[in-house]
Amino acid sequence: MVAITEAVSFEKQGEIGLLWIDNPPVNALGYPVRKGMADGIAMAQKDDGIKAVVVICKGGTFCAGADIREFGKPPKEPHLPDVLTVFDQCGKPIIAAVHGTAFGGGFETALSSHFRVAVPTAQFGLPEVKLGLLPGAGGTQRLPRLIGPEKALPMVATGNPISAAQALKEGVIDEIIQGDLAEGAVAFARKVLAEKRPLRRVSQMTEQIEAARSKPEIFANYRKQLAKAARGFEAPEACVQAVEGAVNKPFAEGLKYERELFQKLMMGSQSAAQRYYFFAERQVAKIPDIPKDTPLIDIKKVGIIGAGTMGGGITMNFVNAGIPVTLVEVKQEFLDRGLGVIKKNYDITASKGKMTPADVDKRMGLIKGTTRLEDLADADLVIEAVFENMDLKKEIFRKLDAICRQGAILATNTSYLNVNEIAAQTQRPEYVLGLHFFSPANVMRLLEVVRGAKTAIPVLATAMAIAKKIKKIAVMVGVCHGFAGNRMFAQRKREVDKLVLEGASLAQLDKVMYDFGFPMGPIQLLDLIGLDLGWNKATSKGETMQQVLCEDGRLGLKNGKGYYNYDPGSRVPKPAPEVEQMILELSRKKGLTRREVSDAEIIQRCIYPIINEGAKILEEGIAVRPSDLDVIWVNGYGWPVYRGGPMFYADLVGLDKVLAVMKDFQEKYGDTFKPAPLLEKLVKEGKNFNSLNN
Ligand code: T1G
Repeated sequence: MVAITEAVSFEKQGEIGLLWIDNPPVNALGYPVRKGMADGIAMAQKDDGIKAVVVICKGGTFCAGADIREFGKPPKEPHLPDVLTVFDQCGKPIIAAVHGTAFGGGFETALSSHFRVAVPTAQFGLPEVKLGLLPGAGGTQRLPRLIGPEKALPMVATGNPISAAQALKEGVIDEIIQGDLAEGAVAFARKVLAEKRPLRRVSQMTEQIEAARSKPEIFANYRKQLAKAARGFEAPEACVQAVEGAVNKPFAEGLKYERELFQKLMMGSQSAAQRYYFFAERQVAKIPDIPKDTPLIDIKKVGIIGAGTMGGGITMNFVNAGIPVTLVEVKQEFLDRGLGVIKKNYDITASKGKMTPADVDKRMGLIKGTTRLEDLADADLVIEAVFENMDLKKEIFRKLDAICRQGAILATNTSYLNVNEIAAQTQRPEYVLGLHFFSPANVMRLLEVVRGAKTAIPVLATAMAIAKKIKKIAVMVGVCHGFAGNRMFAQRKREVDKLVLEGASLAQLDKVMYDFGFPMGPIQLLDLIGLDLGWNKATSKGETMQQVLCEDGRLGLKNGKGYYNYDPGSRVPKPAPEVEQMILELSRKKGLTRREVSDAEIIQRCIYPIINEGAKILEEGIAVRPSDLDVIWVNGYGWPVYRGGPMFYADLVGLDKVLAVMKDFQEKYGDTFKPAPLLEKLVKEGKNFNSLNN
C-alpha cells in the first residue's frame, strides 16, 4: 500500500490497482482526496503492470460528496470536475466500488468511472439541490446519458436517492457484490479485462439523449410536477435547466453550462441558507454540558397517557421504530376511539402502498391499550399527553411517581406549562423532562426536549438519542412559557391580530407570508389550528377577533367557518364578508383608524419580533445557540429552508437594520418592540447571531 496523500493510498493486487480513499467521517471529497484521486489515476496510467483500477473507500461509506465545509472558501485545485475528467478519459478501466451513500460528488465520481459495482445496501443520490445547489461535477450531464433525462430529472431536482437494486435495474450499476466489496470489485475488474470489455465512457453515451431531443414535453411535464414542492426555491429549476443542457448541448458545452448554473446558485443567498441549515440540523445534537459518551438509559417499553390527537400520534412514532407502547386512557371508549384513529392512519398509508397490511398489523400489535395507569409499572419511558391542565398533569405525575419503576423517565408533552412544577410533584425530578411534540405528532419532525432544572444528564442524553431513533429532530430547550418555538410564534400571532384591526386585509396578510415562503398565511393557519384553541367561553367578552369569531360559532376549518368560509370537505379559504364587517366593527369599537399597511411592514411586524424574542431566549439560556432556533422554525413552523431560519434571516438583513426597525416600531407601537439587550449588544460589537453558533 503506497500513500499518495494523507487521504488516498494505492494498493496493487496483481494487475489490478486499488485506489483507497480514507477521509472520515464520510470520505468527503476535500482537497487531499481530490489530489490523491488525480495523482493515483495518473500513476496507474503510467504503470504498465496495472491494467484496471478499483476506486473504493474505507469507513462507513463511499464518497458522500464534496466537502461542504470548503464551500465559500477559495477553491483549491484540482477541482472535482477536472479530476473526474481524468477518470473519464483514463485509458484503463476504472471500477467504482460503492458502499454506504455515494452522494453528490461521490456519485459523480462513480458516474465518471467506466463501471460501477455496489453492495446491496448502497445508495446513490444527488442531494446537492437540498443545499440549494446542483451537481457541479458532471452529474447533470452524465446521469441523463446513462438512464435518460426522464429518470435523471427527479434524482437531480429532488435529491432523493435510489437503492443499489434500483440502480442495477436502471443500469446505473453493473453488478451487486455479495460479500466483501474489495474482493468482489477486483474479481469484477478481472472479468472486464478477461472479456476485453470496451471502456464505457458515460460522457460518450448518446442514445438516451438523442431519443429525448424530440420530446421537449419531458421538461415541460416535469416542471409542472415540480412546481408545488419547489415553490420559492431557485435550485430545482436550475437542475432542470442543466439536464435540458445535457439533451441539447454537446457534452463539453453541457459541462460548461452546468458550471455556470452551479456558480450562480453558489453565489446566491438560498444556497448559503441551505448549507447553513445542513450543519445547523446536526449541531442541535451537540449540547455543551452533555458529553457525547454519556451513558444512556435503555428504552425498551414506552407508556403513553392520552389517546387523543397528540397521544395517538406520539404512539405511532414509537411503534414505527419497533418500540412497544402501552397506551392509557381514562375510558375504554376513548381508548377504542384513539386506537381506531391510529389504525385508520396506518390503513391510509397502506392504501398508498407505503406500507403493507402486514406492517399495519405488526405496528398495531405493538400497542397495548389499557385504562389502568398501573399497567405502566414496567415502562422505561412514560409520556403524558393529556389536556393542557396543570392540576390534571400534576395529579398524573404524583401517581406515576408511585407506580413507575425506579429509573423510568417521566415526560410531559405540554406545549407551554412549567415542567419544573410538574417535576416537583415527584420524588424523582431528575428523571422528569418535557418532550414537546408538534402536531400532527406522527408527521412533524420537530421535538423540543424541555430540560427541567433538575433533569439529569443521562436522562437528557437518552431523550436526545430516543428522539433520533423515532426520526425526530430534537432541540434542547429550557423551561419558560412556550419554551422556544411557541414563545417566538406568540410574537407573530400578536402582531397579526393587531394588523387585522389596523387595516391589513386577511388576504394581504396571508399572501405576504405565503410569498415569503411559509406553507400558508397566518390567518389560514389560525383557521386550520382552530380559533377556539385557548378560547374561554365563560370569560369571553368580544374584545378580540378570536372572541368575536368564537362567540359567533366561527371556530375555523373544523366547522366550515372561521376568518374564512370553507365549502364542505374543502380546505380552500373563501372570503367571508360577514367577518370583514366584524373586523370593521371591532376596529371601530377600539377607536382604531384603519389604514393601508405595506407588505414590507407586514413582513417586519410579523418577523422581527420573532427574531427579537429569539434573542431574549438565547440571553436567558433557554436555547443553546441561534441556529437551534432556526432548526425549530424550519421544522416546526414551516419557515422556508432557503431563508435559513429567523436568526439566519436577521443576519442576512443586517442586525443593525433589524435594530433600527425595532426601535422605530417601539416608538410607534409600544414596548412589545423593545429591542432585546443581546440584539443591541451584537450590533454594538459589530457581530451577528452566527458569531454565537459554536
Ligand atoms: N461535507 C462535509 N461534512 C459532511 C458532509 C459533507 N458532504 N456530509 C456529512 N458531513 C459531516 C456532518 O456534518 C457530520 O459532522 C458528519 O459528517 C456525519 O454526518 C460537486 C457540490 C452522508 C448520509 O449533501 O447526507 O457534492 O456533526 O451526522 O447521519 O456536485 O451526512 O460529526 O461534525 O449526517 O450517518 C453533496 C451530505 C455535497 C451529502 C451520512 N453531498 N451528507 O449521514 O451522518 S455537495 C451531500 C449526508 C456536492 C458536487 C456537489 C449525510 C450522510 P459532525 P451525519 P449520517
